[in-house]
Amino acid sequence: MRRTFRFVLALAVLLSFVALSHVVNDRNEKSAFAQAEPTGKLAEVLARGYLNCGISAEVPGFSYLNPNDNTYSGLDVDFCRALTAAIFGEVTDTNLVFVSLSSSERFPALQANQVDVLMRNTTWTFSRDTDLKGSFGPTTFYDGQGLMVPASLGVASIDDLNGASICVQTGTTTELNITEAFNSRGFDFELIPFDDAPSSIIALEAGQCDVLTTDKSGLAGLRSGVADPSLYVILPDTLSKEPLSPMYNEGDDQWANVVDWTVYATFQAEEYGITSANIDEMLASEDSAIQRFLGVGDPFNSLIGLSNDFTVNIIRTVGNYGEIYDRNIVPIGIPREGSLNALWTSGGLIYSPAWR
Ligand SMILES: N[C@@H](CCC(=O)N[C@@H](CS)C(=O)NCC(=O)O)C(=O)O
Repeated sequence: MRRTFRFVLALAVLLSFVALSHVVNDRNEKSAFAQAEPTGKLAEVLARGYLNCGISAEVPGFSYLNPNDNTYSGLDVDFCRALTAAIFGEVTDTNLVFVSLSSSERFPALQANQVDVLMRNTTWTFSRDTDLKGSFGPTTFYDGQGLMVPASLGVASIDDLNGASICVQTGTTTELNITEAFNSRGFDFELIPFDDAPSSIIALEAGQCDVLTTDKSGLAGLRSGVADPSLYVILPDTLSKEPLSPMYNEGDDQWANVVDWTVYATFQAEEYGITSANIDEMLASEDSAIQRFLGVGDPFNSLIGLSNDFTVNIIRTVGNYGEIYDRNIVPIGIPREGSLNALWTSGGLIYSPAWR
């Protein structure tokens, strides 16, 4: 009798352990891939129904409004589109508003929430990250400051520029770097400040300054817009590090994740060889890593607060990073091969953390 009782008791204990471990397992599985609820900025953008994306609209290759057909193009514009597609599933006529901001306007506009994000050739710096209470996403273009001069000046490098007058844009890292570069050489110089890029290139063309200085990508973009680009030379000197990156206000981790992993999705897609052209084929891939990245099967990608197929929506809309680069940066004459903007597997710095 006592033996039977002990046996029944042992069986009951065992069964309740088995039952309990099932409950625990079930919970783990469910909570591991639960759809995160949109909160903060993401909830605000979804409720509003459109993204306010801060750009310049004056820099060919990065963000440019074509006055002839009123269309926007550029690498920064494509990242605005990628983010819109990640959030809303697609880009429509109404769910993305480009907000054009000058260099000096951009930070106050972000702080006042007039834009949800800056995709505006903005350099990630210590003081912007701390003093301005911004946060930066992954660098979308590794740049450096350069100098552009009329070819007729016959100048070979910065060392020939003692006494130069220099066109520069206010509210930029450019102003600070150029002053340091000339001071450290003990050179005389005169800075001629402008509030926007078109005025500064017009001033160079009009001979109001000997040199125009800004990010090398900006110089290439502005030169591509003049009537005869061969009249201007970008000197070989690189005066600074200008990691151009998305910027948003600090303190909203979910929004930071949404912006950051949108950019990483374009890097990861390139690494996996997924393009806007082969995305449907790739959705049928048997490779479990590609399936996870594309949100096939488990709702893994929805951990971020977006739909599980947000990566697919990005790739369908703008393609991978290589496609974005080829479409926007190659035409302004900046080759990718051998540069910091190559994929890490080709010796560059374009690298996504693990999609796992
Ligand atoms: N990357 C630098 C410079 C960015 C910048 O504002 N560059 C100018 C010259 S290319 C520009 O974008 N101008 C466009 C405009 O005024 O709308 C920064 O973050 O300060």
